[in-house]
Amino acid sequence: MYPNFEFDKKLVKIHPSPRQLAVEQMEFYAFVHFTVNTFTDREWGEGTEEESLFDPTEFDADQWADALVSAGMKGLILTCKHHDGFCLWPSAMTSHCVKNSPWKNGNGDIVREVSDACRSHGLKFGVYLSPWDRNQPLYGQGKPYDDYFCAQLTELLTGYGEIFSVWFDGACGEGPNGKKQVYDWDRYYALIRELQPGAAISVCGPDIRWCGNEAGYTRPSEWSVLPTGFGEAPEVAEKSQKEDSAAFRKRQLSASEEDLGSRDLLRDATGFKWSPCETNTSIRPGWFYHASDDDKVRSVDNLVELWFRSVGGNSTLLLNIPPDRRGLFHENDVAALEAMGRTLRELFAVNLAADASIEAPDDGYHTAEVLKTDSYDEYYKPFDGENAPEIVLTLPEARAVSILSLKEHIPMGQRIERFAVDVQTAEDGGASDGRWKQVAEGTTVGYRKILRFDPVTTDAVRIRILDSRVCPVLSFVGLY
Ligand code: FUL
Repeated sequence: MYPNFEFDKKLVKIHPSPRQLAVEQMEFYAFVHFTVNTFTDREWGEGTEEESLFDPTEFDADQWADALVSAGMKGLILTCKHHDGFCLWPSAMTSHCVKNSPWKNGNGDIVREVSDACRSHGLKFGVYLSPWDRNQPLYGQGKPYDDYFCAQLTELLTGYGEIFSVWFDGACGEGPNGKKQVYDWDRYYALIRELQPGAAISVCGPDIRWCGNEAGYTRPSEWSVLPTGFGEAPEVAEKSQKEDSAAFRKRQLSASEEDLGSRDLLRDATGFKWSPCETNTSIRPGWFYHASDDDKVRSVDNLVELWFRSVGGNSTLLLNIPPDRRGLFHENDVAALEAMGRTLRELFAVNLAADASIEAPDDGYHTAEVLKTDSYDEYYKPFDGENAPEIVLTLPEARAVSILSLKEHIPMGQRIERFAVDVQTAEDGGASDGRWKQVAEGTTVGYRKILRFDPVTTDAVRIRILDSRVCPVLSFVGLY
C-alpha cells in the first residue's frame, strides 16, 4: 500500500449528514438583505429606526422568485431580522416589526409572502436571524435574551413551512463599552433540531462553513473534511477544540486560511468533521440596497466566473440580491441574473460524456459506466489502495470540448487530492494521432469540481487521478 494509506482510511470515513448533503446539492441560492436599512441607505442600522420607515411601495415576492429561478438558483435565505432588530414578520415578541409599519397598514408579513413565493416557484426557503440585536433591551442580559431569541426562532421555525437553512451571523459591532451577550448556542441548536430537523445550521453552526471572506474569493483546493470544532461559533469551537490534541490547538485556524484540510494539517488533529464551504457574497458592493450602487452590479461575466469558482470548486454559492425601496429587485440586477442563468444553461446543455464509452479499472462491482448518470444511487470505484487510476472516455466522433465537471461520491467521503485531464487531439480536424496532450489539472474535487480549458476538438479524453485518499469514488463525469 502507499505510505498514507492507514491515515487516509480514517479521513474517508467522514461524510456529509443528510441535511449537509441537501444543501450541497442545491449548489446556488440567494441571500436577500432587506430591512429599515433599505430606507436609511445604511449597512448596519442602529436599532433606533422608526418602524414607520419601512414602507416598500411595490413589494412583490414573486418578482424576486422569478429572477432567482431565471438565474438557476434553488433557494433563498431572507434576513428576517438584521442587527438593527427590526423584524420582517409580525413577531409577538416585539413591537419593533412590520406590524407597526405603514406597509399594508401593519397587516403585512414579508416572511409569509417570501416563503409562499419560494414554494410556488420550487425554491427552498431559509432564515437569517441576527443574534446581535441593537434594538432589544434584553440583549446583553444572558438568559432573558436567549429566551427572547428562542421565542423568535420558534415563530420562524413553526409558522412558515419547511426551512432548509438557519443562518447565524457572527458579527457584533458593540464597542469596548458595549453590551456583551453570551449566547446559549447549544440551546439554539437543540431547538432548531427539534423544530426543523432537516434544516442546516449555517456559519455560526455545525453544518455549513463560512468561506472566510465576503468578496467571493475561493480557494484553489477546497476540502470538506476539517479538524473537529473548526468553523463553528467561537464558544462552541473553543469547547470542542479543547478536546483536541495540543498540537492542533497551537494552530488556531481562521476561517480565511488557505489550507483547512490537507493531510499535513489534519495530521495534528485528533477528530475530523464534514464541513462544506459556502461562498457568500453580494451582487453589489453592499449587502443592502443603495441607489448609488445601481451601476455597480456585478457583470454577467463576473457572475459566471464566480459561479465556476464556487460551485465548480466544491463550495455552494450564496449570492445576495438586495431589494430596493419599492421592494423589488432592481432592473439591473434582474437582467444580470437572467443573463447569468442563460449563459450557464447554454454551456451545460449537452453532456458529451453521456454518449461516450468509458473505461477505467474497477473493483469488479462498481463500473465507470455509471459516471454518465448524475446520481448517488451508484458509483465508480477501483480496489482500495488503487489511488491513481485513469478514466478514459471515447466519444463516437470528434467534438469541441472545453469543460469537464467531476463529482465525487461524497457519501463515501472526499478523496481526490490531485488529477489531470488529457485529450487526443485531431490537428486540423483530421483523425487523432493517438498521443495524449494535457489540457488541464486540478487538486480537490469533492461535491463538484469544474475545470475549464481552451476549446479543443477531440474524440478521446483521459482523466488521470494522480493522488487520492484510499481510492477515488466518483459519481459523475460531465463533458461539455
Ligand atoms: C455580516 C453582517 O454584518 C452583514 O451586514 C451581512 O449580513 C453579512 C452577510 O454578514 O457579518
